[in-house]
Amino acid sequence: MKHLKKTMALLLVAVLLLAGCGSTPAQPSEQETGGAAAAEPEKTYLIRAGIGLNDQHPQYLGLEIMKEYIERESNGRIEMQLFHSSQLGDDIQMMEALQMGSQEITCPSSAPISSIDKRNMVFDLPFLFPSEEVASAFLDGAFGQELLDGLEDHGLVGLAYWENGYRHLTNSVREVRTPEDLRGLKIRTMENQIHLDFFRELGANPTPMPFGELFTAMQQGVVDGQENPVSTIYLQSFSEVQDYTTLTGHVYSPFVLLMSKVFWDELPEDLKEIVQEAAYVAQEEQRRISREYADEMVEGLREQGMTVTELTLEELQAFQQVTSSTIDKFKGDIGADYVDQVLEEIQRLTNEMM
Ligand code: TK8
Repeated sequence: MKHLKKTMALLLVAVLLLAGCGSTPAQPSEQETGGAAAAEPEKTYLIRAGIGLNDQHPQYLGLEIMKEYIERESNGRIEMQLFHSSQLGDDIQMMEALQMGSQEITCPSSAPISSIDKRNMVFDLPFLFPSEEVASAFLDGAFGQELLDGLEDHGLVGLAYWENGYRHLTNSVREVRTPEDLRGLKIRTMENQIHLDFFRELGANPTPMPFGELFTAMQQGVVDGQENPVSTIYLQSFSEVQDYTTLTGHVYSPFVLLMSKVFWDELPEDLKEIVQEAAYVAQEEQRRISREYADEMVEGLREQGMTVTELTLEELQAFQQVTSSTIDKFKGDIGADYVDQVLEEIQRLTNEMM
């Protein structure tokens, strides 16, 4: 645990040093400007970026990279302050703060965004993406961009998709290998109809809850389990309150990097470009680190004493079987034609990458 966290910290320093090598052009000296009167001080801007995860997570590293890039490229005209571990509120509260203009950046999973635009629920359909590469190609293509653009009507600017990752199940009661093993377990889910339905179908007892309340709820036995990517399970120290992880990979969750439209509209064009570039620079690094350390984090969970269960193909198919009805059940809610187009696009990308 300490080893991996130290690695992540060193990685952050390395990434920031590398990113900083394109040094800011020196300001002209007094002589060079012939002593011209100091120009009117330029307007400066403050970005308050809040997330629910802690400062060990690749998502926070992504914000650190953005901060370094934006403050350097804007010559200090933008300052970025970072807040982690739900210091500014939970995902839905921080999205509302962006809509009101009292916060500038947040980066929730796509699931709670379905309360703003239902089409985002498509990402919660179980076993939708066959790989992270197909997921990234879909998200970074026309379909992903259209969903980001659709948020502007709701006071949010979608800057980019970062990676939360494939979600896996943890619990404190028993090893889970089959849907029957889930029967009766109280499972925390994100605040999203499909996740609730998915775990009801599996025979569990699902409870929607903001991420910031989850650790205490597990500690106090309010819930028996939850589901999140390995990076979150490991870096949020869930092994202190959970004994079993089952690598179900039942949903691939993107993070959606959001900016307040109120703030975005105030930015001059050159600073808009810098913010957008920073989102993409951080995206690549954040995804890379999230994937590169996944296996090491699984081993880290075992070192922390967790039983980590890898399912056989048959066992995985039992979970897929139970949830196959979820797509038909929610197609109407999301938009049947839209879901069909999404499934076709994912199939096309999958064939392309084979
Ligand atoms: C953190 C959440 C988290 C998500 C969840 O703010 O709620 O379980 O996976 O990453 O967005």
